[in-house]
Amino acid sequence: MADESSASFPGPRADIGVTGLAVMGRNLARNFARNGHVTALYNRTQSRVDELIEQFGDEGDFVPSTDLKSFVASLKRPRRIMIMVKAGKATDAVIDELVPLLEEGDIVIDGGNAHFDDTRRREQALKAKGLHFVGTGVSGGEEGALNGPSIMPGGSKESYEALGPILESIAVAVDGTPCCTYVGPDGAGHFVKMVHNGIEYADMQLIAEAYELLRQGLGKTPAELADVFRTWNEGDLESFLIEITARVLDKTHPGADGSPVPLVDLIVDAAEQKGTGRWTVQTALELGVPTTGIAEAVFARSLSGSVDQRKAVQAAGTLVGPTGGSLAGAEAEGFVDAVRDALYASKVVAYAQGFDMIQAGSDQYGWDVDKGAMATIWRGGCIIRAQFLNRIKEAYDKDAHLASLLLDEYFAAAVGNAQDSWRRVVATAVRLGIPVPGFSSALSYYDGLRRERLGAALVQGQRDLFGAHTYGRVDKPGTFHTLWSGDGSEERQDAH
Ligand code: NBP
Repeated sequence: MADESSASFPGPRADIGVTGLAVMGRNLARNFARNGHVTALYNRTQSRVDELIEQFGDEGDFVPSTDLKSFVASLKRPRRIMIMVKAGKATDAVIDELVPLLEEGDIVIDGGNAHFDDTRRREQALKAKGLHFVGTGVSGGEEGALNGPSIMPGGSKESYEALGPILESIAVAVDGTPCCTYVGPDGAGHFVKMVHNGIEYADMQLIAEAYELLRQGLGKTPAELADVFRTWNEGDLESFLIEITARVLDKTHPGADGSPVPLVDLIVDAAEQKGTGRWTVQTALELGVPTTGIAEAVFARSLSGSVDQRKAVQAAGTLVGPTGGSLAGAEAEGFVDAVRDALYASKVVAYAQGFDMIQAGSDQYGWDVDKGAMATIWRGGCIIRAQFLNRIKEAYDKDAHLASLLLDEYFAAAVGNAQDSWRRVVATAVRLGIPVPGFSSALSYYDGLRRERLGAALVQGQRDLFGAHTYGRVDKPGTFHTLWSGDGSEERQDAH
């Protein structure tokens, strides 16, 4: 093969390749190159490759290609190819083009926001061809991709040996530990990223409820509340989301008459969503895990986005009830601290539920996910990065099989100390007509877990009456049915 083109061909020398060079892929490619990895580049539209080389070519050692074949040929074996294209059909199209060009042992990495079911399917298909497929969560947006994301790779353990060190080198590090670790087989990485995004929804909803309570309940201005959140950011609640909340609340823009108006008052109050929160809730329903915090957050966004319905209700004026109103005197006293406590307790519940969901997914699919390790890699790079995650890591380090995060000594005490405030805040919100679906459902979940007996006994009785669905008894083993339309006697249904 000593023809002219191969004579000038530099040979396979790239450590990793990135295809899909829009905002995320471009920044990840730069991050790889900045960290000393020879980085191959390819994009369906050539101009993205050219622009990257033109603007950032001096940041590291890039190997640009104009076609997929030479891109693949420029990579050292086993080839490590990261796909950063639009999730869904585009990812399948790129995989279909790539696979015939690859050889046994090569590693295809999907860093897009894929659904974990798609990742499981793709992993199976590529494994049958002797290839590794790594679905990986990449958190932190474009900024994180460039300067250090949190990375959640799934796939085979073997692939992580070849890929892990490169990924760890570009991930952000907290206390010297990279925010990247092997998550588990096939779809585990994308599953954990999905739950991460779900928790992010819950956390944001809870912060928004705290804001509403203080704004409506105490009549505080956004600027005053920015100070409150800044103070909270110095304690247990210290996190990226609390930090940016203060920044948003501080921001003003000129209003209609040119005078400064808090930006939050100028923004349309209809929250949008891209879908990972919805995926989390759909999956939680299938797994039977009560992730009420995430579900309430997704539905609260849906309610806010039901603009026509909200307008119709307001125009009709027939749905009566309190609409806020300022607290005064003893009622106002200590309310800011109470809201902080309620926020903290509700947040612990939302995270506990998220980690339960990771456990349920891990059990269902045989992934053996290390929950403490997930808390560790979420401490930096990603949207939910927070001090609090150190506590979660410590809890799972102490007992990897905790039945609930709420049972950890630290969290049990923290939530226990917060509960009077939590109840006060929820009761006040209900009285003032301020919607707090996150706070109140978290409290109901907490109470539901604590109760020795639940109303579910009655539900079982109802199910047996209308559908002969049977019930168990507290006083003896077995499965029973009452002959509701017969003589009212009870029959044992299981074989004994
Ligand atoms: P986009 O999601 O906007 O995708 C654009 C890229 O996909 C371009 O490189 C485009 O090539 C390529 N592409 C498409 Br679209 N269809 C293709 C096809 N059939 N064949 C080959 N290439 C195709 O880019 P992004 O915002 O950088 O996100 C990339 C991935 O990372 C997505 O899955 C996203 O969900 C995920 N993600 C994004 C963020 C974020 O903050 N944006 C954060 C975390 C994860 P072209 O240039 O030829 O059109």
